[in-house]
Amino acid sequence: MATIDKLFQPVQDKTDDTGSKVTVVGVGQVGMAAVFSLLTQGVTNNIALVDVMADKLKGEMMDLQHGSAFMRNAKIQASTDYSISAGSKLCIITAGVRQREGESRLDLVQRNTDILKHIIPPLVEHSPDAIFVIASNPVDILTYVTWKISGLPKHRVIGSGTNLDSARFRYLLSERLGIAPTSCHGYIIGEHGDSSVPVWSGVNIAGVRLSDLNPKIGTEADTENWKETHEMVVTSAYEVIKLKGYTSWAIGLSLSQLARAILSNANSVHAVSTYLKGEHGIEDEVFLSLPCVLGSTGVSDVIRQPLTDSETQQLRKSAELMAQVQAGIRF
Ligand code: 6V0
Repeated sequence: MATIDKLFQPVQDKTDDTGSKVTVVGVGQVGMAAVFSLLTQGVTNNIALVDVMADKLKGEMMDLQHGSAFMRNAKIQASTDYSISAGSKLCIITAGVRQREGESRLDLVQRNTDILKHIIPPLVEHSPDAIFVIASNPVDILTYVTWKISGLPKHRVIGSGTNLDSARFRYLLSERLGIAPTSCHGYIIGEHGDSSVPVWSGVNIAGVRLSDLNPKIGTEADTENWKETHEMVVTSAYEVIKLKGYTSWAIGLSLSQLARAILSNANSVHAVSTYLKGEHGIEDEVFLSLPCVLGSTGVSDVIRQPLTDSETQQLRKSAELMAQVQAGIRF
């Protein structure tokens, strides 16, 4: 009798289902930072990795597997074949070509659309009930592209959007105010990136709105130059890319937070890219970020955030820009 048969008295077959399987497509800097956050923060212990680079994929899988005893006995699988993703609750897309130094996110659009055409259909086939979270840039447009290619209902296709921009904003506010980022409340909405919109009218500490203390906050007329805080949010990604070649940790943590909200059915509020036709007077089928309630079915509600006229105009301008770019995409 083999050792294994001497050790075990079989009762029934095991199942692989942990109820929280997450597939991450793209094992580059962003994908691996997301996976590491998901595993070490205990968001899931069941990960499937997919990429086109077989050696890199296997290397990343093995390296993580060697750490699995430190991570709730995590199960980590990887393959270039999408059947490995079967039964996922959540699919996170980080595959694609990244911005080069000085390149705008919108320049990336067609290159990454072509990549998504190969990725989305097999994912949907193997996990027809999954929620999709897109991080690849330009994220708002690629969320729209994913929605179009997948044929999924709009609430199940979510872009990581300005969850990261809002976190950068809260960090920079915290530095200026000398308090914790978690105690600085504020949202950046609209496009992830260059035309993002800081909602100064809602920025508050313990319910005290900074716009009540400084009615000109965030405007050109503000002598304290708070708008610089938002400008730093916009430029900081470019700065990190210039300094280290890519951004990874903050977007990885941002994706992990969104995954936790979805997998634990938290109904927590996050600025993510969602279908916005009809909101704030937007007439086009575009995906941009607004604060959304996230749970196990994806986006359940969009928060009706009161915006100033100028904030609404900026949001609509982003929407028009998105629609123009989308019109040029070849599917
Ligand atoms: P990377 O390190 O080059 O990794 C990309 C990975 O995608 C590589 O491992 C590729 O092999 C893989 N890949 C390429 N084509 C395919 C394909 N057809 N199928 C499967 N895998 C494929 O890039 P990095 O991880 O730095 O960035 C990934 C994407 O995230 C880029 O589009 C970035 O611009 C974007 N980011 C988005 C952020 C956000 O806030 N949404 C933040 C940072 C980066």
